[in-house]
Amino acid sequence: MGTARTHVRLLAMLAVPALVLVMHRQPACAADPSYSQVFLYEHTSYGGASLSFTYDQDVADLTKWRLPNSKKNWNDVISSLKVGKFAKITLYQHINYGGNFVTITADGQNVKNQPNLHSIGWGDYVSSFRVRMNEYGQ
Ligand SMILES: [Ca+2]
Repeated sequence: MGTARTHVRLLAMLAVPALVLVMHRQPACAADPSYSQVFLYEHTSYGGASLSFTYDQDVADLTKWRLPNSKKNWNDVISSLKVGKFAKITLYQHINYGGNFVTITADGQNVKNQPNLHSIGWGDYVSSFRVRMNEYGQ
């Protein structure tokens, strides 16, 4: 009897932080990022799983970021993104900011939408990135 109750309590303790983590990492696909946010998506046209970051957040190695409910990781997966109006993101080909890179920035007025990174040669390619404030946010 006591064991069952302990079990339930343990499950509740585990479930709450997991839920917070999932919610934080998965903004609604239809939503737009705030002025400081960047949303990254698994598939083109903002489909699949998503990640949310803000100014001065870096990810040096996307192989360490797991996709939800999957053994796959985020390395060479990102296929679309949205950049908040005062934000920019620099994408890198390799982990630890190596190889080719490209910066995608908003114009200070609107969210910058990139529904298909494949169209600019960057789909399923990104292995690390840095998010910064753009020139309009200073
Ligand atoms: Ca890569």
